[in-house]
Amino acid sequence: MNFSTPQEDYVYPGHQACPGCNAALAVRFILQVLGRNTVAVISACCWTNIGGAYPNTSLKVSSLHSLFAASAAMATGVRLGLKRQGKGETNVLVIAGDGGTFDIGLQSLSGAVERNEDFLYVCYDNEGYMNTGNQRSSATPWGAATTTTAAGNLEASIKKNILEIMAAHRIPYAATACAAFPDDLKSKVEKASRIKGSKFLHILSPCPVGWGYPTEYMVKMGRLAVDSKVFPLYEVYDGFQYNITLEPKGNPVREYLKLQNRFRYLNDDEVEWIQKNVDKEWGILTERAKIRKYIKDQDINDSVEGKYKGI
Ligand SMILES: Cc1ncc(C[n+]2csc(CCOP(=O)(O)OP(=O)(O)O)c2C)c(N)n1
Ligand code: SF4
Repeated sequence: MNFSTPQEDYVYPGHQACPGCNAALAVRFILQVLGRNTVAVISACCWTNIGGAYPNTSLKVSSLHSLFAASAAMATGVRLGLKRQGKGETNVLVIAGDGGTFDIGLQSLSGAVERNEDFLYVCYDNEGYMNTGNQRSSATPWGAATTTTAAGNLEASIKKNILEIMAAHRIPYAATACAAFPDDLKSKVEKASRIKGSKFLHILSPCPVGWGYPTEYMVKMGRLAVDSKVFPLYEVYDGFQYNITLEPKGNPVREYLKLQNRFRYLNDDEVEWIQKNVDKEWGILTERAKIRKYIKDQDINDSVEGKYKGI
């Protein structure tokens, strides 16, 4: 992929993220694309600390801190306020963790995207409630030890598929991304910025603190997640047109798991079970990606007139 954006940063250095934080890097890349004309609504999460409060904020764009459950509702209000002021071109960006998205913010998010509110909702997913000490969320993968799922005391639940939930709302654009693949991430933000209505980005954000790996593996961890098919990179238009944006190398899942302390106690059978699940999910995704061809062949085009600004 050949993609370049202006390199101006809208996140000041010296912010309060831990060293090696992928969530900090992801938002930095996103704002490089969106630019200064952006209002960020920040859910209670690690980014509350990273962004900080005025006058010590690390952000060069306007920002509001939101209640845990209310980010999408607040973004709706911000969009309406901007419209009233004739500032329709300003980007409205939500920054929220997986706890604030998959769990406690889900109802306001569902309501807002069902109304097709015009904002970009970014969920940076570090697979736990990290800001409050690494408790399990519904984004935590099966087998991961957290402070509420001790090693050897596994919960039966598998990770909630938030992208499928968003796609089921038939929103114009939903995609996965990871800061370890900056061009892919930036091109998706750029696409989203040209689409009117609700856009959702699910960004895997490996966290050295909660996952237990050395900070120098920051990028490697994201690359392994994608290349082992644990976290495929793809996009979904209108809820059903799937497009895989990067072909994974197909590394064994074991390579990804073994670098993380949270999976240290898994036995061979459990690792094999995770591998089978990853293969199954990948198979389902690749089948879904074929629907695009079906839609083209059947000449089905149900895009709502005026929904897009220009793709
Ligand atoms: C209603 C409510 N419950 C609990 C909290 C405490 N709290 C603040 S941040 C946070 C964790 C957020 O987790 P997540 O959304 O995954 O973001 P992360 O911290 O991982 O970046 C919690 C539980 C809160 N602010 N409001
Ligand atoms: S706890 Fe994890 S997600 Fe939170 S700031 Fe530190 S590295 Fe980033």
